[in-house]
Amino acid sequence: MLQYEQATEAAAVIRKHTDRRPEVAIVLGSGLGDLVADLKDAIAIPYAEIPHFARSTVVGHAGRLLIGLLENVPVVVMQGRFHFYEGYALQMITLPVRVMSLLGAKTLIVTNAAGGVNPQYRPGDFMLIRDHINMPGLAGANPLVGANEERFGLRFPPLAHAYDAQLRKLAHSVAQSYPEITLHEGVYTMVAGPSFETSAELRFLRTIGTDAVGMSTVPEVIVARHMQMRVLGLSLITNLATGEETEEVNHTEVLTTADAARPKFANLARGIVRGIANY
Ligand code: 6GU
Repeated sequence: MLQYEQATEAAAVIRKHTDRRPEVAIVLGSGLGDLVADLKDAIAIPYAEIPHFARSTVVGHAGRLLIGLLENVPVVVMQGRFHFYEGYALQMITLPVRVMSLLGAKTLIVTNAAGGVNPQYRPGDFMLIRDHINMPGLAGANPLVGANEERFGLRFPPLAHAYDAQLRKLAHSVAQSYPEITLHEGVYTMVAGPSFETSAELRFLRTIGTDAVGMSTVPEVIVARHMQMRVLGLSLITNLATGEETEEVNHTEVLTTADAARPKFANLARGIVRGIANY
């Protein structure tokens, strides 16, 4: 079945659950799922009940779609996302973004937990994504590979300005009202995972201009831009990843830091959504 038809069917099933038309789509990364507590009048649909959706298999990723109000703005939230390293095709990973766009979302806020490659970054800091490097994509793994669906977008969509400058400005202004939040801006590099990088790979990533490294986000952003959504990307730096660490990184450390940053993340996200509504 064509991805367009899959997305249309999924959207139709979701519309049976609610009349609300979301304006903003939010993808929650590892451990950041608690923003969900701030949603008002939310309905939750497990991915298992949405046709053509994959199931999330990672600890810390719940696997449901929520539609409700955040700061009085209708939002659709992915609590749990799909990763390339789980073995899904990139078209499968990005189907929910297609669906959220069809539901009416014009803006995508995509979040993740990432390693801090920039030596000035500290665990618990945030980084706005200004630009990305798509390591799997440069090697052939791009979600737009295959026949282009004209109803979604262009054959050759540009990505030079994928991360909306106005939204970044908004995020910085929100962060300024929270002294406990450190918000950097930098380049996110996607690696396929699931193994973490070697020290040599991290030094390589640093050399080519990476500030933060992670295993997600880029496929969703490409598909969102294909559909001309405005994109804001936000990384939580959960650990150092400069290539000079003596301790090995592990998934528990990532989740522990994400847990501690939850209130800060919720404040940032709420402020950003409030700002989007006032555009
Ligand atoms: Cl992909 N790599 C490293 N080194 N640390 C991370 C990460 C990746 N994602 C979260 N923390």
